Amino acid sequence: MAVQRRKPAKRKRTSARPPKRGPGVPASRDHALSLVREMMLIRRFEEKADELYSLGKIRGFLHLYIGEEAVCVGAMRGLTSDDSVVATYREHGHAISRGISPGTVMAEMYGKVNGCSRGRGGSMHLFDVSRKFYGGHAIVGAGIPFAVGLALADKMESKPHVTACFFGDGAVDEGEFHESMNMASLWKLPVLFICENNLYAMGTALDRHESVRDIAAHARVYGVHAEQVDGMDVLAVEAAVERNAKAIRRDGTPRFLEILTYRFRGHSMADPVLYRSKEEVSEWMTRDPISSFLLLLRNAGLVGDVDVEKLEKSVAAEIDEAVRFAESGEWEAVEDLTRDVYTPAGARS
Ligand SMILES: Cc1ncc(C[n+]2csc(CCOP(=O)(O)OP(=O)(O)O)c2C)c(N)n1
Repeated sequence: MAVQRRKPAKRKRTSARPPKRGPGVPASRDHALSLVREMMLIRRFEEKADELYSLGKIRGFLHLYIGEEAVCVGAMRGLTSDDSVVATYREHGHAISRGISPGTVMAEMYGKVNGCSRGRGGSMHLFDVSRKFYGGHAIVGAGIPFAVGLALADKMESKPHVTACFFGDGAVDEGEFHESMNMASLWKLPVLFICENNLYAMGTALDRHESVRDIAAHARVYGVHAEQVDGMDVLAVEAAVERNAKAIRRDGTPRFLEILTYRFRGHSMADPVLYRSKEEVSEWMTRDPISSFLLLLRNAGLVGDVDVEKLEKSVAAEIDEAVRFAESGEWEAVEDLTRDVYTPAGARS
């Protein structure tokens, strides 16, 4: 039987076009280089993960963040190490930006015990409590009430911390999102909600899953201050997160950022990407967060060819080391497999 394929939707969407870059300037050359290096590291990490997945070294699900790197890299710079971070299943970049080594993340994806979740979580469940990195959540929207709980704990203990919660545009349709926004606003909880609006929830375009396409409006309904940010511009993201995190510490009220971004690859490795046009993808790729930031830095005379070459070499070496670390990791011992598995008393025979 012939499989009917739907043509990519041609209807106009409110924010389908990439935003134009703003007039941002990095604080210093070192700062600029560290931002660009981290974005390159995450990009190369995921390109390597793609390759290793095809070789069967990584199994299960794999959701790449390629194209969205400016969001996690900019956002983490606007937070402190005392703040908590909650992410989704597209979180390799968030974990690395939070300081979890690429090797530990790669080992987790291999399912090895030297991974950050001892190999039990895989790509979608990266955790590191010592870095206050709480997920890695496979269920859409699941991290949002969890983040509200972390913020409630900080408030009850009078700690001046912020919980940053990342989620996609698809999560805004979930009941958990609305219940969490309502409660965070009512109880004045220190949460920074960060919606990574990449225009698609799996293969479903925003205008097919949202009755109100202005995502920031969903937050304002609950009395939460909301802003829209260009997610292809790492400096814009950094500035917005820093400013809003400061405001949360000052006022003790939640805030919301809708970050306009785009994933260049499919939803997951199994996605043939039949729901959007090649022209749309190419147009967004002209705003690639790494090459457009490098161009800005070159034009400002802050980096040259030698710098870029050096960065590429050191990133490649770090990725090689990450793969070595994962390859050399141990599998969990068979006798440990039932450790942490809970059963009602007496249920075991
Ligand atoms: C509660 C729930 N419903 C459905 C799914 C299946 N699912 C996995 S990812 C996804 C799309 C989510 O899109 P979005 O929140 O926009 O995040 P993005 O993948 O774009 O980063 C869906 C529907 C799920 N994991 N959890």
